[in-house]
Amino acid sequence: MSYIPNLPSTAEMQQMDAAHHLHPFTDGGSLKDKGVRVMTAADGIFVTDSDGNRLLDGMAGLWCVNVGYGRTEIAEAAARQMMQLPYYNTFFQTSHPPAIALAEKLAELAPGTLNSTFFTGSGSESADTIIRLVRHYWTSLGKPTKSGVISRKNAYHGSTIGGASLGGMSAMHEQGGLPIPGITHIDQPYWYAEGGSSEPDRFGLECARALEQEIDRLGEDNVAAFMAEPIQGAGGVIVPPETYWPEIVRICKARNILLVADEVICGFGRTGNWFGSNTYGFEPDVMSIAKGLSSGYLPIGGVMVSDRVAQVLNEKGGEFAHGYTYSGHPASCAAALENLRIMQDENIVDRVGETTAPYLEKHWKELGDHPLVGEARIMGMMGAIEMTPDKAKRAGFDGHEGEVGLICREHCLANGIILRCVRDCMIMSPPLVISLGEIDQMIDLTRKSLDQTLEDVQSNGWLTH
Ligand code: PXG
Repeated sequence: MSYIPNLPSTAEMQQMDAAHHLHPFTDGGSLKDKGVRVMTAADGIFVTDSDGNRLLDGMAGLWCVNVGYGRTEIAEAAARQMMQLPYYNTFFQTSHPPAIALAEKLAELAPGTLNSTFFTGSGSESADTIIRLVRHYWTSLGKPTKSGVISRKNAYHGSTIGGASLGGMSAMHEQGGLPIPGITHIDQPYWYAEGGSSEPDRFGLECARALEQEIDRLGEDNVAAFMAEPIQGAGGVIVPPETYWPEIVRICKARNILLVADEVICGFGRTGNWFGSNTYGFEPDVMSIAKGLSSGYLPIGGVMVSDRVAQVLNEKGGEFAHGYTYSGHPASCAAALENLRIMQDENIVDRVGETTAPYLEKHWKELGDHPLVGEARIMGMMGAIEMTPDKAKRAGFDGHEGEVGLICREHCLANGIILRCVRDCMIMSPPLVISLGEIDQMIDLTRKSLDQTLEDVQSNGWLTH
């Protein structure tokens, strides 16, 4: 069913799109040749395109539609708010009921003493806010030199200049002379690709200790914060070894730098707990949120801070000269509140942690036995499959890096499932409401796509044995 009256044909829409629409993270030239896939409707964990294909959305949109599609309660909550008060700002000593209620709800849900939220419109805006906020924090404490932010290679924190600088994506840095000064990157805890013959736990410790070395290199008095995703998402669902986070937490405390968790993907149930930091048992000083906060129904993000940070900002910081027109947008806050009500009333996070994630984990890990798969890793409802021509060596497809991922992604789409590829790694992050039967379906479609990819890889002669 289409909600758009007199919908043009797919070919017409593709033509219009190619003529006038510049897309994010897309090679415009090749897209013009191929034509976009036009999504027109969605329900539960399925999306429908303009040709009537129904696809299992193994990516929850872009890691965000946690409660699934078609939740009319969220649409109604936003509509009610738009009729009551469609817009007002939260600057200059004003506020409104949805922003007040959402800030309070977030304080209830977030770990430890993270009780205060600065609202933004997206994860990228949150990243920019964090750079300014942590610097403002240390300046307020009389330590203006503590301004450096340490992040990680292959991290993703957004596409604004601040977000892309904090992120560690070299392809993004190459476009436009990033990162901006004051941001440096340490190695990521990516055991599969970079751990060599080291045991995962040892490798995890080594990666964490790179933070200590970087603090020493820069000088503790010049470092404001370390920022990281509990599990890297866009980088390829990189689940760190168990030893990693405890050591990071120890170093941040010992060296007096703020620990910033980017929970844009990991937050709101993705890892089987409300936040990724709950899963790894630590309390960040600052936390970035977006995506699952509203399940993507309307744009909204935020930066949450601990009581210690809030107290400094409130009592010593004076005016924080920072804010967005849409900080705490009323309709977005109303949608987020309704989304969180659904998650709580329907025990979605508990169900993920206790039932669906363990079930998915068991079957996802079984894909590790597939001849094309070097590792099938998963935490909660996010996972990755590394494809390799040589399991024992965890080798790459020499000379064809990234091609196998694209082949597999196309097979997935043809089979009716959306998975993303990062290099030659397939990644998934389905809506948290996925049922056990739908998990079976997802695993079957993934296995079938891997079989077909293996056939292609074999006929191309890309296997090393
Ligand atoms: N932090 C993290 C951890 C993210 O995953 C952002 C910040 C930025 O959020 P906004 O709302 O500004 O997009 C993200 C976004 C991908 C992909 O290819 C992932 C994201 C965005 C676009 C593509 O997996 N994550």
